Amino acid sequence: MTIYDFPTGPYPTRVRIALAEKNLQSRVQFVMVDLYKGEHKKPEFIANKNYSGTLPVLELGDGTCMAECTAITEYLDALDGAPTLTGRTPREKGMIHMMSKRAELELLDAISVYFHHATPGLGPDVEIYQNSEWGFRQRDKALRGMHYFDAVLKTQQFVAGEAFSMADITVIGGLIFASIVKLPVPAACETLLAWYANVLERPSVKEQPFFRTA
Ligand code: GTS
Repeated sequence: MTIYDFPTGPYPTRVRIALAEKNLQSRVQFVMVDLYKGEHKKPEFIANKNYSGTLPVLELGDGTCMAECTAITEYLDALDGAPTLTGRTPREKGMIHMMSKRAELELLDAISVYFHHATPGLGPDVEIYQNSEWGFRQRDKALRGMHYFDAVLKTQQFVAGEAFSMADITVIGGLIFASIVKLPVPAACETLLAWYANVLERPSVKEQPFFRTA
């Protein structure tokens, strides 16, 4: 398998954490795509790898290209028939999917919009349209999202229940992006901060290029 990757990016890091949790790293080769050079927006990449022009993309041996971190994580988790990240029972699967989507909507994707619209983002050659008002609204949404996940984690050990899952990985992606854009988690979100300190101790997380270079 090949992964088109930007090693320190919050979204690619989600898939890297999933690979490490599943111990699948040796089955993957990484191909770096330089976001700051806009390589992910080149017509060949859009046509052949990912219509949405984002990373990561997983390419299978038969040439199938799969984008979207959740889809890639679900695929990797199902490979050995022993899912540990996306749930075993219908209830677990549903809750993990919902909480991961919520972590995208309310935190990670919101910070991404802030980065691309209200900061220099990937630079003027890549950021051809910016709407700073929209970006700042999304930043404020992400701050509300941090308070929401803080409240969730007061009632359960992990984001989607009592086990580490894809939903935790998505929130980790959100907090990575928050640190890139220098949006600190409010000190009042003590439970979220404690959960983050705890998940940062997992080898699958702390060995990621983002944490090694941060
Ligand atoms: N919904 C997609 C997913 O979940 O995979 C979003 C992927 C995404 O936005 N990836 C970022 C990207 O390609 C990579 S990174 O910011 O985490 O490094 N951004 C470039 C762009 O132009 O949007």
